[in-house]
Amino acid sequence: MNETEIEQAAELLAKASSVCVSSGAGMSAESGIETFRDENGLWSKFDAEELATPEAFERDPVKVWDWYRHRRRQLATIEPHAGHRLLAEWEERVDDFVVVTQNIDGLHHAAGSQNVIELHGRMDAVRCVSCDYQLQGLDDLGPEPRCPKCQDWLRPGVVWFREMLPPGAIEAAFAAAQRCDVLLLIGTSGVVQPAASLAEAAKSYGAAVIEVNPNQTALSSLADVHVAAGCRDALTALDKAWRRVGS
Ligand code: BV8
Ligand code: ZN
Repeated sequence: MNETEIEQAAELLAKASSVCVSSGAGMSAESGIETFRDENGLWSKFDAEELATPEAFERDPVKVWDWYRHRRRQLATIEPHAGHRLLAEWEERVDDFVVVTQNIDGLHHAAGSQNVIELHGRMDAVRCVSCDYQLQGLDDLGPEPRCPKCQDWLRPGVVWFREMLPPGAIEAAFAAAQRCDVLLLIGTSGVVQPAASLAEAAKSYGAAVIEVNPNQTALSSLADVHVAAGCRDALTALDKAWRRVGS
């Protein structure tokens, strides 16, 4: 990890009174959840179009539920890591600190973050396709989860491709991106829209963009500082440098 980048990023954070974090699957990778587009990622074993779409669920709900049951079981065994916990701490250090996440694992909340905007829903949420029945939790609902109120199918409370995001979520996310002094991109390949447009929006409103990612991404050209490292090490180093700069 390059000390200069860490120092530059810490200087930007120390001066900021408003920070917007945009996190993706790379943030959860170090808690043991596979990413989507890395070589051993989730999509490499499954085709997104095949499983994370309303059409796939319509066509073969049992197959889609098999995939989510596997991921929900995994979710029941993992914890937030030091990087998640630092983001929760930083909420106290900056007047206006918001985490916008594409992740559906709830790890930011579990680490103590309060201001979290979950763009793609939550995997531990389940709802009926027909009525208002909802269920929270990671119990194994079996191969064909049915609504106890109306017997129709239950589905994961996540946003599939070509589905609208939760009402108000993307507006709140763009508002945070447009008012922030620093946009901190962590572990996202910048492929999925509309989340991927947050960095551009922040930049166009004058924010500095810091990217934390071991690899280059579709958003790297927007980054003022690129910390080429895993998020846990990068955020830990950033926290130390920020305390030094800020003291
Ligand atoms: C929408 C929930 C309006 C499900 C997910 C053509 C036709 C129709 C639509 C579109 C189209 N073209 C574009 C679209 C829009 C579409 C889209 O973006 N498609 C993409 C594929 C091009 N978006 C949508 O459909 C969205 N809805 O636009 O509604 C609409 C309505 C009707 C018609 C049109 C539009 C809904 C998108 C939500 C999809 N749901 N997840 C589930 O997960 O089961 S997306 C899924 O991808 C996850 O949420 C994931 O978070 C997300 C994005 O991926 P990343 O988080 O970036 O993860 P990735 O693996 O890609 O990258 C990981 C990164 O981490 C890498 O860069 C890696 O280097 C880095 N990394 C690895 N290790 C570490 C690390 N970084 C730091 N530390 C480490 N240790
Ligand atoms: Zn129902």
